[in-house]
Amino acid sequence: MYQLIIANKNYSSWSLRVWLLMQQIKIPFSERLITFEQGNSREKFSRISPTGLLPCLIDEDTLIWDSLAIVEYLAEAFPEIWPTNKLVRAWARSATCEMHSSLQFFNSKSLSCATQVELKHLPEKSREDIIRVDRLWQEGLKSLAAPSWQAKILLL
Ligand SMILES: N[C@@H](CCC(=O)N[C@@H](CS)C(=O)NCC(=O)O)C(=O)O
Repeated sequence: MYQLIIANKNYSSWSLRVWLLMQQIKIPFSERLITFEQGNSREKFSRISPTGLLPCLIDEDTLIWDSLAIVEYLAEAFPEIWPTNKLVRAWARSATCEMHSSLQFFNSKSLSCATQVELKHLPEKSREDIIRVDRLWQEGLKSLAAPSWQAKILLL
């Protein structure tokens, strides 16, 4: 069985992303939580992760690090992770990679997923990221609800 090693799901959206996917696809796995250390967690996480960052996935004697690498590794065994339609898959991959490589506001370790936080100051870049992710998710949801994904995708 897979073992998913994660940090706190509230403060580590990277951990939450993989955990949510595995729950959603109903992939059997055991979960190992390593809590954040006050100040610097990297030393603690480095005992498992080559980058000192979590999440990591263990599949027997294979260790996979970085959330997107974990998704791609799992997709080899669970092809339903990505849409079968080539166009839809292209959109899904683009959206996923954008979330992964850009949108720093959501990738910051200070982001709390479960708690409502009132920010005193929102930097312009963060504001742009929020507007962008809203647009991206709306597009995805609208397309999912549409009778023909394909037609919608072509219009994007
Ligand atoms: N690109 C990595 C990012 C992982 C990452 O930044 N993990 C954070 C948790 S939110 C971490 O382990 N931080 C430890 C630290 O910075 O001390 C991924 O996709 O897995």
